[in-house]
Amino acid sequence: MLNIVLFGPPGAGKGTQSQKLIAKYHLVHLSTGDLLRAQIAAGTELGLQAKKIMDEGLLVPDEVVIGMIDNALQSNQQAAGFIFDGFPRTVAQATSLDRLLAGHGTGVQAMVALEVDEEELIKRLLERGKTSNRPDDQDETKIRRRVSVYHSETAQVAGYYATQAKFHALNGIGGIETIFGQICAIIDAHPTTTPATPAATMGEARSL
Ligand code: B4P
Repeated sequence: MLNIVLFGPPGAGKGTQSQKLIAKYHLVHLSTGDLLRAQIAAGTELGLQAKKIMDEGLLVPDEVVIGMIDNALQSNQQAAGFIFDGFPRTVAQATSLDRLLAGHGTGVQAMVALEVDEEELIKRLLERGKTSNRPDDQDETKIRRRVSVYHSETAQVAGYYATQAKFHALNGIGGIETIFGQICAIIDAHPTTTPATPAATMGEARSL
């Protein structure tokens, strides 16, 4: 299996690069942001609670997102691997991901961090906010809070993967194709794992 964590601040290009990676490597895309927005769109109790938190630019509680990832792993046991996009965002989420993947006989091969400075992030997200209908993309104060939460709560996840020699940093400013090629070079340098159980079979690329 091939399991990649795509990491970086809001607006760094995680979602953009994920779409290209699932097409090339036939992986299942697990974006906790997308999973949460699906709950909001469905009007569930979880979605109602998450919306208030996301609109403020804060992190949804660990147990909520870990539960969603657990369910998604259970439902995709035949997958060739996963792109984790926007997850883990805390060290507690990172340790839970290792535990959950170990339960499926696999683990994370590499974490790729896209580095982009704050002014470029603000510019990209305000631009996306013109068409995304995402309240968290339309208010500069909230975008700056998301970047600040990234530095205070999420950036330390990089250290977690660095201690496992899985951390790779890339400049996230530049052409989308150029950055994609650099991510692929990192992924291709990592051997995939064969899970003990269940048997790995090639799954169709799809988003949840
Ligand atoms: P996410 O949905 O993860 O959203 P995001 O951080 O904004 O990143 P995204 O992937 O969408 O943007 P991208 O960089 O691709 O999170 C939203 C909220 O959900 C969080 O604030 C939090 O409340 C909650 N949440 C999600 N996961 C959670 C978790 N694990 N724990 C707790 N809470 C969680 O793209 C941005 C823009 O840049 C795009 O418009 C794109 O076109 C552009 N772009 C990309 N690459 C570019 C490049 N190379 N050059 C120029 N522009 C580029």
